[in-house]
Amino acid sequence: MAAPRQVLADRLRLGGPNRSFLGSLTSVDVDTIAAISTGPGAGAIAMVRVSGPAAAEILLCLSPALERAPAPRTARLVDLCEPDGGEIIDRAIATYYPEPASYTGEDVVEFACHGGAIAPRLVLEACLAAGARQAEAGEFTKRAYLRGKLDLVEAEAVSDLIDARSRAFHRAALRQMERGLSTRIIGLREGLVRLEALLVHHIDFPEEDDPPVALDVIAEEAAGVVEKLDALLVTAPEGELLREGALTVFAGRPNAGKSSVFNALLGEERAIVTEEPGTTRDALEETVQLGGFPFRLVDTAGLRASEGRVEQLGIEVARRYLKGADIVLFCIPACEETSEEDRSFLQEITAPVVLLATKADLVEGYQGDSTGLSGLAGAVRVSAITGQGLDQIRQLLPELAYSELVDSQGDEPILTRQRHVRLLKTARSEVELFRSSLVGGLPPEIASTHLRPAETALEEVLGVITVDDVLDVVFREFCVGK
Ligand SMILES: Nc1nc2c(ncn2[C@@H]2O[C@H](COP(=O)(O)OP(=O)(O)O)[C@@H](O)[C@H]2O)c(=O)[nH]1
Ligand SMILES: [Mg+2]
Repeated sequence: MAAPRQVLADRLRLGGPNRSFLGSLTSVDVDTIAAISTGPGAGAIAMVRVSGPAAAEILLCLSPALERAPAPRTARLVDLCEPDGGEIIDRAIATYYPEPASYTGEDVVEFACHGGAIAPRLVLEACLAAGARQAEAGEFTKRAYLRGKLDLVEAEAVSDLIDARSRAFHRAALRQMERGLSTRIIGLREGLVRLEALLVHHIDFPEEDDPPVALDVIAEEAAGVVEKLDALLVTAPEGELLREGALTVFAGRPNAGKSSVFNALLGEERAIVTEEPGTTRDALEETVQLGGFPFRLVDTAGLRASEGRVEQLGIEVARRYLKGADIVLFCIPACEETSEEDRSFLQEITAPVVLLATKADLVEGYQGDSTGLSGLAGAVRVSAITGQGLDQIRQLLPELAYSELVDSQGDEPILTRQRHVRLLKTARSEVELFRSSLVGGLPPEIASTHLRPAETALEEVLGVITVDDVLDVVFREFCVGK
């Protein structure tokens, strides 16, 4: 009998649509779950989803007019009643997906019922009365994963797709759901298995056989794997930014025009604009998409030495944001001189700074860089009144915050999750240790001890091997009904 590890490896190699490498390894729940899968609030249609062995039975129980389960994957108009011949609760479209050709891989029934506050609730309650259990967050997708319909990376992508607030993150999640990242990781793992095989051949090589692949050739192949891992890892810093958005903080003295540019980029009057300096005290944060990339724009209190207690608090908040900023938009009115104070605040900032010469409309005819900005050449001249320079900011920010991703056009897989990054870093360092051990002349048997941990790390990304804790963390962040 093959060792369990080998079984896993063989299943992983299967790939393709029937990737049921987990099927026999994990106990699959046998109760039937139900949930409202659409978001709350008014809507023409809502969906109640049922998955598990009793799904068809529940459908029949709620639809007395049906004599048997309808043809698979065919929409049927049904009057739904409370179980045991109760009142009619809705007229809905029911679709039956017998296992294994369903989202979860189990028997699934989907009710497209009327939306709003009452109908979906009643349909769900009828399902529960007929024997289903309320699904937990992410439980449908968890079942799909346990049934081998999805690997863990794809399951995570489902959650990302729902959470996406920018086109770029949505695109990354979609690629991930199309197995872009999984395929890449499976390929890398196969590369490692091959290295292992070459090395075994080298170690066991009988004298009369063909000469084995030279160790330096094996080391070179390992270097190739490291390179591919690096190509993925290089996307991680920006990939992780895609999730929340790049923190882009406005700074500059009071009355510099920060709130006005902030509002102009948002396209709404979010922050109060006045000619009285020092009005913005708290930090205001809004998420925007620029060129499809997400940014967290933060308007802050003006930076200046202040006596006022409230203003000082505001300045403290601004400082904290500036510390964590990915980009700082430093505003100085085009018609004013930079002050010592501006310069000293600028020196505190460690993030990349974009200088904005604001209120450019006031110095319209001026041909130089900016009137007062001596020594600050290259500032973007902007006017919240004429709109000058706004497009330039919209273009500049994605290039600054997402330079790697802007270039790749979204075709390559991107690492957007800590979990993936951590495991791929482990894999990388193990493969590198393997390579350097070989090059350093250590016995191949010793070098090879680094291959298994690397493979294990890759398998853990895909979820071929997982502990329940990991699953709990992954699926907890889902909404109920997915
Ligand atoms: N002419 C002109 N005035 C502006 C412009 N942006 C802001 N202001 C004025 O400058 C003052 C301060 O603007 P505000 O956005 O509140 O600055 P903040 O204190 O840095 O947030 C207000 O009176 C605005 O109307 C601009 O582009 N052109
Ligand atoms: Mg302001």
